[in-house]
Amino acid sequence: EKKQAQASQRADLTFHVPKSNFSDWYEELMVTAGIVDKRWDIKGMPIFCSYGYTMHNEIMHLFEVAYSKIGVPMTQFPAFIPRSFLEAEADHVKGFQSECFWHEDEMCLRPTSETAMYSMFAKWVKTIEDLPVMVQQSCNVYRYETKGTKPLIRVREIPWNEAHTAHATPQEALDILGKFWDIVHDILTTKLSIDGLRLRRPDWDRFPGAEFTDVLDVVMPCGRVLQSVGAHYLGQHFSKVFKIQVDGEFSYMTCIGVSTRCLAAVLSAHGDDKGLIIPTIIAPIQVVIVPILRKDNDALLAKVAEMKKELRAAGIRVHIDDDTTRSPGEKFYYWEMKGVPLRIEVGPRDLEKNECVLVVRGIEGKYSVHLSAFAQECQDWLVKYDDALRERALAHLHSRIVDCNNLDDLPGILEKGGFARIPYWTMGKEGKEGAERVHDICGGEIRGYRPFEEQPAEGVKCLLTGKPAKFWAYVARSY
Ligand code: PR8
Repeated sequence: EKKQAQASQRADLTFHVPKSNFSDWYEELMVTAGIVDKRWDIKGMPIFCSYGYTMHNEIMHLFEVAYSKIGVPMTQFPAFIPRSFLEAEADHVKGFQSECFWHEDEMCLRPTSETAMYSMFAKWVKTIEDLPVMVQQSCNVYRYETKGTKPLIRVREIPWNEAHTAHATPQEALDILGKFWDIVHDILTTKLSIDGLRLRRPDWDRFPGAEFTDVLDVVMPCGRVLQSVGAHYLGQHFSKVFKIQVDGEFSYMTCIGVSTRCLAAVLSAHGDDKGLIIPTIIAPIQVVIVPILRKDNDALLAKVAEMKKELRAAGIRVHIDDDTTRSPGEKFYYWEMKGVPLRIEVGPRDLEKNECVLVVRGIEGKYSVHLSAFAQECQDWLVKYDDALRERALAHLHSRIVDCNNLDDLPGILEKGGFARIPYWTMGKEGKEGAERVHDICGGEIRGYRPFEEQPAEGVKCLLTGKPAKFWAYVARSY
């Protein structure tokens, strides 16, 4: 009976959905690897299990610390917003009306906190010295999503971080957005080894109440893109409505939000057929030591305890798997599935030679390492491992951007996945009709243009209308 119980426990841990079947791979890995537990009876609200939450929390923490350093401290606002606040800004309420969980007492669960925060900013700002106001909060927001929900990617209770700022001049507001984007790049690309395209959304697809919306669209392995960051220049839309002003001059405002989608993008980009691959900085366990147990293990266990201490002293998160009910082979599969960056195998014979074996997740080969050097080797390999992840992810992104000069080619390019770049006449509201035709032709959307890219030269024609093309528009299928 005990054996059977053990066997069924093991069956839970095996994972064999190839990543080429991305949707099934993602859904199953989320559960098998202990990121979420979906057995909760409300749509779009899975339990965020410790292994997953630890990583999400670490990502939020990176943003919290970076924002604090540029003068945006943390705060916490109530989750309920009076109906009158949410309805104050016309576009905002139109955008969020159907996405709110309304409570019968004329309030809703915040779908985002502009209206909550800005009603208070108005009370806080009296003189020019009160500006800028800059705050951030890590909290949950609630959106009544009706499209298919997916763990971390589209949930109805969204753990996220949002930062909001109000300034005396437009330039100051734009400067802070620039700093936010530097932080996004540092965290997502330098630290978490992924990248996407920063796109300025067309006017028909802006955040409700924004003057312009910049996003980071990340290409997922299935070829569809995921909006993983949303940063908005709000201009004076909200300050006029909520009366955030000094001497009759309304403030210039910005906001930025990052959610569990960052973790989704990171895990999706790096993982493989065997399971998760986790960047070092958020890995709950960075090194797992698997002692190859025999009959008499005292010396071996004493040695691995010493090794653990040494790694800990070097600031590395380390775990010893000395479970006697599972074979070394089973443990190797399990920790690979869990995405632990480095594995150290050490048996009695290795001990005799004063060596251990080092295996790097996602990189072929096994390395014999002398015990006197193994902590340093681990540190070095963790850096090389992150670099390898980044190189792979960036190569993937670049291979997924394709120029398209013929409408007939569009469906084929999007079928392969990623972005098709087309010349397009406008990003104003008048361009929406053409965007709908693009959608009919290829099932993709015009996701926007790159604000810092040189736009088409004179003479280049819009692929849809033949009018002069003002923009390189990026078309993709999305989540
Ligand atoms: C704002 N206001 O709200 P945004 N599940 C998971 N992640 C999501 C979901 C969802 N259902 N919906 C959106 N996100 C602004 C900025 C305060 C902060 C993620 O902007 O609507 C997306 O990555 O763009 C999105 O870009 C980000 O939250 C911010 O939301």
